[in-house]
Amino acid sequence: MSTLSREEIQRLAEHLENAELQVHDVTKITDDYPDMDFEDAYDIQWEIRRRKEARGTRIVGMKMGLTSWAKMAQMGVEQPCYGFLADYFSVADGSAIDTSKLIHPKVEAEIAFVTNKSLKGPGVHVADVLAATDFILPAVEVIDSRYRDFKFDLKSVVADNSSSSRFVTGGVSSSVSGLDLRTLGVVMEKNGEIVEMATGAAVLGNPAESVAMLANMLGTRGEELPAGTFVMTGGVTAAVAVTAGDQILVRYHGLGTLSMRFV
Ligand code: 0L1
Ligand code: MG
Repeated sequence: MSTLSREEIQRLAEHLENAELQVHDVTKITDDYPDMDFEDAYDIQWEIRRRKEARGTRIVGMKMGLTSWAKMAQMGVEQPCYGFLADYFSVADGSAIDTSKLIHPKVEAEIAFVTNKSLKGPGVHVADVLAATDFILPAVEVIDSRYRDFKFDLKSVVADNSSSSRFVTGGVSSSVSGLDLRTLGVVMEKNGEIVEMATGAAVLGNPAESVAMLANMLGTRGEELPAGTFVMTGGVTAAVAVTAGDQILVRYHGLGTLSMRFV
């Protein structure tokens, strides 16, 4: 049950989207709206999506966030969330990412899925996801919360499109058949030093569980994951802060590497 009026949803969506587009931080919106609920928060996120689509921006995928204990513990929240990916968030493997367009970026190593059948909750489970997976591939998300000093709560994060900002895909794509997603090892290096490592099981026990959870969360709004959707399943590790001059390289067991530099 939502608590905010249509006008408040529109005003908060404009406020948060302006922070993203004009590259400035804001205080968490629950300071001013302590009674807002998760339906309000997702209404704001969907209004930001509508604003972008009305300007001709294409939505090119979805992301799940806060799906690993490492991330939840790092940010002090205990529940995953989702967000959308806009066309201009996509950055080519090996490229330079301009930090002047970002507030305080952090990188997360993730496993991404591309579906070939639609998934609609409730009741979607891991086997449904595997049966609907065309291929998986390495991805790195660059998150950039619009909240000052990353001081937020989950409702504020959801309204802010779950901190979505940029993403890089590449490496080697693979069918899920014969692959143990739980033991898929990931090693992240920053400036040549290993800073994080984990396996796929860090994400809800199995990254396919994250896609199932997304389909089920979307189902509560009557939405589905259409066939052909690119889905990032959430960081397997805690997020690593980056600034201009940093280089990131992520190695995925059997799936190649991804790299980027920040300028
Ligand atoms: O991708 C994510 O894990 C979303 C994180 C949202 C909170 C944050 O900015 O760390
Ligand atoms: Mg992420």
